[in-house]
Amino acid sequence: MNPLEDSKANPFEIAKAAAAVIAEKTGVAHHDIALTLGSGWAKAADLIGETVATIDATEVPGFSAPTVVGHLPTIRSIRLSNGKHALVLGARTHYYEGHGVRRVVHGVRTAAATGAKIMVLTNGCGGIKETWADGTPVLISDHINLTADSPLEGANFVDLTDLYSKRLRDIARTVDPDLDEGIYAQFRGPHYETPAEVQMVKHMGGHLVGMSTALEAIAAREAGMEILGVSLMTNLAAGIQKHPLSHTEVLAAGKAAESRISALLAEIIVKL
Ligand code: 8IG
Repeated sequence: MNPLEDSKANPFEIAKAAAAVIAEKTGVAHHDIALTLGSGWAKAADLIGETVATIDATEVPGFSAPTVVGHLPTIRSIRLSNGKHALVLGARTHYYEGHGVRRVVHGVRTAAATGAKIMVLTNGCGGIKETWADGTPVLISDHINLTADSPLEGANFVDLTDLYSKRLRDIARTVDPDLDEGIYAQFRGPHYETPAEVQMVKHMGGHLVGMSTALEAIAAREAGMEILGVSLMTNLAAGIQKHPLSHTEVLAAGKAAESRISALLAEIIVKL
């Protein structure tokens, strides 16, 4: 059993143990920045710098092999051209897997325990703005958490104003001034939304719909990290797109955009 599923365990202690294993296995005592690479973003790991070490995520306390095709179950330590050390988490656990929110945010807490002060969260998602073409990268400016859950336990009142750092979004736009931004709504999934749910998000002021990121961002903020969120819009959301959504098509759109958006992310990372 994953130690995080023992309700008596302390998730921060497990994150500390995971960070110690990462330090030992990579030989890198301290990481400066961490990235979670969602669907469509995996290639960025090869572009951002020189890989110092690649670890099988299942060897690190609290991590287990993910179930979704297109997500890499590895953790990589990468030296950037600016001398900083980046930790790349290819092993995201999704909320819809049903293992609990502690498992979902373990990567973020582990990243914080390795010393990372900046958390870059990427994902593939659906878009609500009809002007966005499939394959458009979008900076996340804020989120709407529709999971009705939180990674925080007990009376822990964490401020989420400027959760997705304006400073980091501005840095990203120095690389590509045309980068648009939007509000990301996290649904539980794994089903896609109904057209009515997409309209609900539109009326609430949301622009992107997905199944990750918001819970992770909250945990990153709790840990005191600064957050950059970037979505890859692989499809217009249900009902806005005129034909039904297919996971195969969504993956294909991610693949088609992967080289372009990964190169963009690599350029952004060294400036953070
Ligand atoms: I890729 O349209 C991808 N992930 N919830 N809705 C939700 N998640 C997604 C979508 C989408 N596309």
